[in-house]
Amino acid sequence: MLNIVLFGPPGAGKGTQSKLIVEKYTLIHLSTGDLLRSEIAAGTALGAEAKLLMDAGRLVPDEVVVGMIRNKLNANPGAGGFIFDGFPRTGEQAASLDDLLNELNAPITTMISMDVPERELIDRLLSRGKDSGRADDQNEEVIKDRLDVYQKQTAVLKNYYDKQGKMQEINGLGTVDEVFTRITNAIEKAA
Ligand code: B4P
Repeated sequence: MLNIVLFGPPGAGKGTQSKLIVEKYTLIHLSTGDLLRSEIAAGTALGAEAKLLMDAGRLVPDEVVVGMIRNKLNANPGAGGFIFDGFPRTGEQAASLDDLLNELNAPITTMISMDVPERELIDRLLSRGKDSGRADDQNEEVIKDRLDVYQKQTAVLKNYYDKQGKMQEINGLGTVDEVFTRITNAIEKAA
């Protein structure tokens, strides 16, 4: 099984690259951001709680996102592998993911961390905000808060995967195709 964590700050290109990776390697794409936005669109209680946090640039509670991932793993027993996009984002989430995948005897193959300078991240998200209408991409202060949350709660996961010998860092600047080539090289090194 090929299990990839695609990692990086908001706006690094995780969602963009995940779409290309699932096509090439026939994986199942699990984006906690997309799953949460589906809950909001469906008008569920979970979605209503998540929207308040997401619009403010804060993280949704670990047990909520871990529960969503657990459901998706259980719903796809014959999968050839998964790409985890925007998950894990905290140490607790990373440990839970390892536990869930150990139960399936299918550990993480590699974690690919996309490195992009902060000004470029802000510009990309503001530009997406104009087209998509996503509330969390409209306001530079909220974007800066999300980047701050990433630095304080999420970036530490690079050490977590580095200690397991699974972390690979790539340059996330350049065209979508250039970045995709770097990612496929990293996947093939690890697979
Ligand atoms: P996400 O949906 O994960 O969104 P994101 O981090 O902003 O990045 P995304 O992956 O969508 O964007 P991409 O970089 O592809 O999270 C949203 C919120 O949900 C979080 O803030 C949090 O509140 C909540 N949440 C999600 N997961 C959670 C978890 N595990 N725990 C707790 N809370 C959670 O692309 C950005 C833009 O850059 C796009 O417009 C794209 O077109 C552009 N772009 C991509 N590649 C480019 C390139 N090479 N050059 C130029 N532009 C590029």
